[in-house]
Amino acid sequence: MPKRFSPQEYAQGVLSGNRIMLSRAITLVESTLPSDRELAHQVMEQVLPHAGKSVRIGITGVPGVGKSTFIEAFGNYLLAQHGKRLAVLAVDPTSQRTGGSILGDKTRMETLSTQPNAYIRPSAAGKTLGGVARSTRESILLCEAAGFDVIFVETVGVGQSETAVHEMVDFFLLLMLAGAGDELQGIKKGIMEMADAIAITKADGQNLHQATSAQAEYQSALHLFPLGPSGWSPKVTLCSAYERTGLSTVWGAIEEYVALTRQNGYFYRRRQEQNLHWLKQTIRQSLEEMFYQSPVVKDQWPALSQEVIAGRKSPFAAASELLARASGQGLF
Ligand SMILES: Nc1nc2c(ncn2[C@@H]2O[C@H](COP(=O)(O)OP(=O)(O)OP(=O)(O)O)[C@@H](O)[C@H]2O)c(=O)[nH]1
Ligand SMILES: [Mg+2]
Repeated sequence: MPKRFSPQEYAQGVLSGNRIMLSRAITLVESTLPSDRELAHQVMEQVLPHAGKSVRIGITGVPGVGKSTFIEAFGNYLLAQHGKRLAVLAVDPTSQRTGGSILGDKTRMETLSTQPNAYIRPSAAGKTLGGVARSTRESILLCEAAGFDVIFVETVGVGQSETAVHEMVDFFLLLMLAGAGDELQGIKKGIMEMADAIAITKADGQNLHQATSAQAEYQSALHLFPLGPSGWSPKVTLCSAYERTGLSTVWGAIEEYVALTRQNGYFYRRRQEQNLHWLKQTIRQSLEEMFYQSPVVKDQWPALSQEVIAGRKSPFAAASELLARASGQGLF
């Protein structure tokens, strides 16, 4: 087990911008050990007043769309042209299979990973989406407290991880390839609906023509969605990480979004709603864990679930029976 520090040591380390202490604090919030959770809560309590001052950007897209290459180019652009301090986090629950992670391939972020004003942290491995989402959300706050003012949260374009990331960022950027077909890209309508901007990647060389027509198509597709409560109409832009084009347009859209939503109050309202979401989400998860961990449920689950599977007992009756027994044991 890695060395543990006092809550003050973690908090002071993070607040002074010490990267090693930031990494240690993130390792701490990733831990599921009860004693670590308690320590993490104390650390979070101390850093929370210093968090929140960043723009949180979710970045998604199917494997191979060019996320890593884009983050490398866009990140370097933000450091060089806008003097930003950038943290890159990831939500990739699939990485538990390989033990790797989507940010594991630092080869595509070679120059960014050596920049003093950039901090890259791979997704926690070996955990459930719920676990990874919780620790990433806490990591965002830690990075903000450490002085990073732009936070990227990368995720892959499959499964539930998009929804989780959407609930922890201010702006959601969807990367898409021209001409790959929506099915091929695994992009569901729901994901397009979440996007505040779509950037069509690899708009260079022979792809450029196709990318330009895809831009028009996606823009008119997005117009079919009703305007959301943010008052923002999503933009579709072109970019090439190779040629470093379109990066200022993407940043321009993000700045415009932030200005609009700060002005109309949506920016803060959304963050408040997200806080409430994570509160409820955490309670739901904890209740479920407590339920399944309780001796009475562990004891009766095998037989009762078999009854339900075989159709001899209704799932609803079985659920209330088990809930009643568990609460009878003082679980709730
Ligand atoms: N032509 C062109 N190719 C690009 C561009 N950006 C990335 N690529 C290529 O596309 C391939 C995939 O890029 P990655 O950045 O690894 O894509 P990714 O979305 O991170 O992929 P996963 O990590 O597997 O999810 C690589 O071979 C890149 O060299 C670009 O701007 N133009
Ligand atoms: Mg990648």
